[in-house]
Amino acid sequence: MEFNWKSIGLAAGLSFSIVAAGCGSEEKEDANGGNNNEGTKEINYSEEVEYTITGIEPGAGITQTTEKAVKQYENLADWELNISSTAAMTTALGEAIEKEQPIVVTGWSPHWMFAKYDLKYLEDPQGVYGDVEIISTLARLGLKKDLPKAHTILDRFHWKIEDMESVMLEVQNEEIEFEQAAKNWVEANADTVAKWTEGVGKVDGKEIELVLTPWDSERASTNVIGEVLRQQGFKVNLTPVDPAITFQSVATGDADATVAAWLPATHGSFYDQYKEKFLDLGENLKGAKIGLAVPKYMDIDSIEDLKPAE
Ligand code: PBE
Repeated sequence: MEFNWKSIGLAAGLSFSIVAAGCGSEEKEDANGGNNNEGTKEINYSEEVEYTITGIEPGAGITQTTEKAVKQYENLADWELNISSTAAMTTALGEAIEKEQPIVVTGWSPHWMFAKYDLKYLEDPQGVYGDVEIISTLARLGLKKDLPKAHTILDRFHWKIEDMESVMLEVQNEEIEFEQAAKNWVEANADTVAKWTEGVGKVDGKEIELVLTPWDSERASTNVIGEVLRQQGFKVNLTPVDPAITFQSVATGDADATVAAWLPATHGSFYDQYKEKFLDLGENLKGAKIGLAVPKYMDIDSIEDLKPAE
């Protein structure tokens, strides 16, 4: 059973690579002497993925953005976005790559998918997904007055993509909890952390409520800043919620702050909806990105290379 399945996968993968290789050269002429390779390769990809983008959770910012892309790009008009979960998407991606089959996913970085697989973002000439994203810290109005020490630390919190990735990687490689990986990062980066806490006195068990979106990037950042606040004497609660609720709870004051706002594209609509009702403490990380991603063996470069559904 398994053997058969594998050989089917292999055969399909093989014939597919031949098609792709045959279409690799821009100048190549077809049997009739015409330059017809463009059409051949792209019909294959789009048809083979059944005009479907493999997406993630319904509440994700990237899901909204992709729905916008499907509306905005004429060639995607009859495409479908398969909304499920991050785990289902990464499983489908892994399976496609194993068989060298085409797949179009909603991708983002930092995320291990780009380390584990050779992927590329499709160019986005209409700029639906934005260019580079920042991740911003938002605080509820009144936090500065109520918890000035926490406010100062949150305001200073800033790190790099490599830092975030190192926390995510340790969780994956060592199979430890984010809480532990965050502790390790804080210990190993005491100099950086000292800059965030410099001159800020300790507190005695004051409660602070941080909300985060349920993805590894945010588990990493929120656990790190949570650990720093804990070491400062705060009693820290971390609550994972959907992006909409993340913004809403900071706006209503149910949560004190979040370090999980992806801007300007990913969570832009939530930001605009609530922007009078929170304080934007600015970016805590720059260089994040979202978009449609495909394995590098797919010989297309742009969202516009995807073919309209027939
Ligand atoms: N993400 C990761 C989230 C934010 C962090 C890009 C999948 C999203 O809301 O789309």
